[in-house]
Amino acid sequence: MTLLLADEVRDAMAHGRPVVALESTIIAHGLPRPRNLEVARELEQLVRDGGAVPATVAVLDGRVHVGLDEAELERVAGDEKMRKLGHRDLAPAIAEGASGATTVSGTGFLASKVGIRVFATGGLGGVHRGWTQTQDESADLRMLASTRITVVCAGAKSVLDVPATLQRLETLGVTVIGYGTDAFPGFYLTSSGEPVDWTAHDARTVVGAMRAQESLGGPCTALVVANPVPQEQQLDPELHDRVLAEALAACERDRVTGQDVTPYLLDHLVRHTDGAALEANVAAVRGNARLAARIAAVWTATAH
Ligand code: PSU
Ligand code: MN
Repeated sequence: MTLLLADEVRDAMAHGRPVVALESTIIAHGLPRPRNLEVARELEQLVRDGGAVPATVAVLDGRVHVGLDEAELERVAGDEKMRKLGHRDLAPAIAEGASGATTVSGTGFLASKVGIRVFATGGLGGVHRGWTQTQDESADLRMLASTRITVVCAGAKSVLDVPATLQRLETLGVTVIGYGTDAFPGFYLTSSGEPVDWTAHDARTVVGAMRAQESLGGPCTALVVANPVPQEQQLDPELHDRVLAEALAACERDRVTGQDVTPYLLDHLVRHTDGAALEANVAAVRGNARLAARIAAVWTATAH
């Protein structure tokens, strides 16, 4: 297997400087072209502005990349044939020389493998509505249950069954901390209406929990930092609920299953809200990239 660590990322890691992993599925399958490339670049810049080195993860021609150059980022954003790679897809993709964007499960696994401790995304995958019939539960949850990484996200995607997702996170032993909130964020919405048990008000407290996880030992579980989209930038909740109901119905009608469900629902929301869902999604990821950089900076500054 070829694992290509970008020079800049390797350098930062070697010198104990902050690094933030970014996923690529949100770029290739979660946001419409050509805006997706703009957002990919912007997220990397936000991480840099926060004093950390961005490491966007993807698989290109069967080679694992941790940290992409401009041409590689353009390829991930522009190539319509990019596959969607969860953790379980990495092995066949490598074997076949395939190219694909990595999901939270694929990215978290690879980032942690090279020693990156902080990862920013939009919304986590989780338990889908109708899960009692479909058994559709994102592989993101399994990665979170078995990887020592801190994932900064705006909660779980609101297209999911959020209470069931929170319940699974509890069962799997994944620590969830609300950032400046005692409500679990609702991805496009500031709040999902569900409570969280723990709240942190600064990056230092988050890093304190990361250090405590390390000293406690035990199963390698993740730390989810649930960072809400600011209220002024959230999607109008009424519009959200209405369009989401249509999206779920359309998904069932079109018999969309497996990997295609999440991109289908996100795309439906963007197209039927006049782009307002896109703006809320981008606002959420921006905030997560900024916060992840702060956490990574405190993490390295307090290492000894
Ligand atoms: N966050 C976003 N947009 C996305 C995703 C997250 O703002 O598109 C992606 C992540 O890569 C996540 C995936 O891992 O959606 C979940 O897909 P699934 O439900 O098929 O596991
Ligand atoms: Mn799924």
